[in-house]
Amino acid sequence: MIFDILTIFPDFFRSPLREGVLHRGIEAGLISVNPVNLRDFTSDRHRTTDDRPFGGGEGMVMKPEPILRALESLQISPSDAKVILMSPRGRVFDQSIAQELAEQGRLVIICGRYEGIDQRISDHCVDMELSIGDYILSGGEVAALVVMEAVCRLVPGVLGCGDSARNDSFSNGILEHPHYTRPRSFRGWEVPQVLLSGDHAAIAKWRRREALRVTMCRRPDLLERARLDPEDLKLLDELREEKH
Ligand code: JEW
Repeated sequence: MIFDILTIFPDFFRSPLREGVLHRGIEAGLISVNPVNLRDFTSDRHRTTDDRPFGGGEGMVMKPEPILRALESLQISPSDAKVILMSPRGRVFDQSIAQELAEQGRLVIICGRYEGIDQRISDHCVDMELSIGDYILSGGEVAALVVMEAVCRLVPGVLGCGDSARNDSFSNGILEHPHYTRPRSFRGWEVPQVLLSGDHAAIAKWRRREALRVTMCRRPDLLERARLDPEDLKLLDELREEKH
């Protein structure tokens, strides 16, 4: 997977690319990240990437020329890459979009700043606009990192076998059960007895029930879309009984 990141802050990506899953994917030769400095595609002495909005008003808008010239420099045809624009107006990013994007060989991610980019780039050069959620950011860089990390994890071989099973557990659609590690008694706070029992069937059932419990309490919206089997539905009924 190749990620080309169009930004006026290419250095922003330095440390995130030296750690964690992105670093691992790069080291393994499974992904490569190419930060492209939009200022390198300006033609004036001040390397200007923004300008005042037509119609007047507050703030600045990213000029279209440097973005188009940067895109052209990548020499990609529509079949070998998707062009993504990070924007609060985009589809809200989730795991199913991450899966869809992981099937691509190359993603070009445009990061705006200020009030965003000239609409004509979005109209004529962008395949998909993505938002990472309903809060205000100062630009697309942090959002692009979120998308890259989520997609990178899904590229075959980037995660170890154990870790990649975790993808399946989230696509199951519910939150995870609580986790505990040593010591079994910590400042008088005990680990649930069943986890120490060695009874694997009882542990599996407890974990499933606690996963359903935390999802029901905190993210009931997830339960509506989750893939639940008859046993899950029975456990949920029991949990609802407990509540009353
Ligand atoms: C995102 C690119 C470029 C936010 C989320 N937020 C916001 C906002 C901005 C300008 C005008 C109006 C609203 C800031 N901004 C961006 C924000 C992406 C830009 C400027 C963004 N995903 N992506 N949640």
